[in-house]
Amino acid sequence: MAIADTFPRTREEGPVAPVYGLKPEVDGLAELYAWVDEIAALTQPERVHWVDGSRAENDALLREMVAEGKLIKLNPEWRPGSYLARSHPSDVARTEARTFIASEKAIDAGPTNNWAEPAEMRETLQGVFAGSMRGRTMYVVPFSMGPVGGPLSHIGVQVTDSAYAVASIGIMTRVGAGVLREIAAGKHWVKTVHSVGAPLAPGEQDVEWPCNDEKYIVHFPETLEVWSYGSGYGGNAILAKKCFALRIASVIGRDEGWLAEHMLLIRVIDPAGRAYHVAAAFPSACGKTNLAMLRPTIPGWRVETLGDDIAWLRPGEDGRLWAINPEAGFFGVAPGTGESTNVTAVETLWGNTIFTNVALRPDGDVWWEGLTDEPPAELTDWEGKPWTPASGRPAAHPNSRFTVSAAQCPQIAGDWDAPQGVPLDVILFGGRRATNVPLVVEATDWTHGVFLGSTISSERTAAAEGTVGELRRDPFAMLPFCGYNMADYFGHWIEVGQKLRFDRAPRIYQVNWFRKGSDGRFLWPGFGDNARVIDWIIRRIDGEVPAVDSPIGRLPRPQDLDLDGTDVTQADLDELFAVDPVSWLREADLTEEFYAKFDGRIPAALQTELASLRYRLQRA
Ligand code: GTP
Ligand code: SPV
Ligand code: MN
Repeated sequence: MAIADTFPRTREEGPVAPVYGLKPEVDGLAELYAWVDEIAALTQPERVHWVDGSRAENDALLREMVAEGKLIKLNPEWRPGSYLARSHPSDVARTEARTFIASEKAIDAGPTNNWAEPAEMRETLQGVFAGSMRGRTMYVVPFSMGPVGGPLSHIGVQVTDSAYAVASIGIMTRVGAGVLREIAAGKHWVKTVHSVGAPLAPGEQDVEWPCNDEKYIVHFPETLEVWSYGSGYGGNAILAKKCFALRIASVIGRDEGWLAEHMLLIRVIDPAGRAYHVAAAFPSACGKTNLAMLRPTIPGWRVETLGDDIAWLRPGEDGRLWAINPEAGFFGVAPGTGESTNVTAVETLWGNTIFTNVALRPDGDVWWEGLTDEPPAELTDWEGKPWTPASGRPAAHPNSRFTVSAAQCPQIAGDWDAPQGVPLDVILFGGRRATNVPLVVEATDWTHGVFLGSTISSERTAAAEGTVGELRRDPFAMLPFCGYNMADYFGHWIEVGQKLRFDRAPRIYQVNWFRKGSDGRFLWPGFGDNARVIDWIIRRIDGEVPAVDSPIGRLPRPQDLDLDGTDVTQADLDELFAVDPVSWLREADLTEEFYAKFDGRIPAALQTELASLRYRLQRA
């Protein structure tokens, strides 16, 4: 582990003594104190700990969790400052069926969300949260999404009875006194409440991963609140992430004229040193983290990472669309992350990382499928059971994850946390499609781009409960994350486009790294070679190459895609770009069916796009 050795180690282990942060003495926090008292009265924790975000506090929390058997400290020789958490086998991913939008009117949640009547839901929540923190510590975590005080940033407070969630939020967001000063100064803050739903009776022994079979992930868009009960995992527990930075922020963005998106954010630098900013929306476990950490295989190109999961986009006074990554860390999929696919991620994970549901090596390091080509001879799997390559089951859970600070990424942009963000040149929409969708398609204009975004479908992955591989509509990769009616969301995208200068708006493309040949193999090498697609896109936006019109959008001329050094054959290329009018007409029928769910609320401009698509396909 040469990389680890070049970085300072964490502090030596100290004694295990719980620390309880003091209630901060800042004027102007009366509303926060009152809210914390109210939640404490409801959930009845044994103690309240005000989290200050300090290193000492974090070290103490981690030591406590190790002492309680909730984290396994990894061997510092290999993985300094790093830990393994193993969740309950029933709590391994986001639970979309238990995720609710409790807007006053059902129509404001729309047909793609589970709606709950707010008063009724509040009553239900009062019931399940009553006494839910008994015997536990309630942590109060003030956090900022985006740099503290930044013009595009928003703040919130999470109360939680999960120390694992506190440690994760400490990596994923900016936590600390600066946020309290903003609250005290009167900045609006979002209230988020989290309980694993596992109160402890006096003297009762705690379990490794407390959670509850009954789960509620509830959003109140009118009052900008989140209540999450029963799960300790990922987006269900780190409420700043999907609950706040996407579902609640999408509502704030609708009202304020900006967009909260499930997008990675990168800066691509061409051989001449010109920089371009690219944001890309792909559904969960469809390649955002990998593209965010791209190492181009074409000489002279470089990529700097700005964000890997969420971007907030706001039209600037200059007519461009400006983007920030509101997060401060990566909560990335472990399986498939290896030296041959994403060496940047592997290097990022040298230490100071919390791993969840990966396998443990006998030497105290971690392993997951795809980290190395050869699996170790023996492991302890994610459920704590002995494992060998002959076991016939994955050693790491397919949705096992790493939580690590963005600053540790070796190719992070120097200005990744610049408060004003970066101006976007390109937006990509993509999904996991074995058939039909070409490697890359260019939208003819903004509205056509919005149409492409609205029609994205993708094969389901392990990132959420459901049947893996099943094709589903996932417009803008936001299906599980849009806090309001998606038809209105499409309309909002069109409106935001109208605020941009037409020659300065980002150009929109659809991509698909996952098309398969008739033999079932991926036709495109993916990963570092995805830079070849971006290279073409950039030459397009600079007006250097013409494109070929097709019924579904513009395609590259075969000679314009730089394939030097790949083993992509002409036959593969033909298959990668094949547009079959018959199956595309079927896609159009499915789009019509999908749009019909919205009872006439889909913007007319998108219905027009669908009609013209059919017109072009029928004549192809
Ligand atoms: P979330 O964190 O759930 O939002 O996922 P994500 O969109 O960041 O996906 P991620 O980059 O973690 O990739 C998920 C899986 O897709 C991993 O197993 C990757 O190895 C695989 N993957 C990513 N990029 C490519 C690619 O270009 N080609 C192929 N074939 N697989 C890819
Ligand atoms: C996703 O599912 O898109 C994730 C993981 O990024 S979680 O934070 O759990 O939603
Ligand atoms: Mn995601």
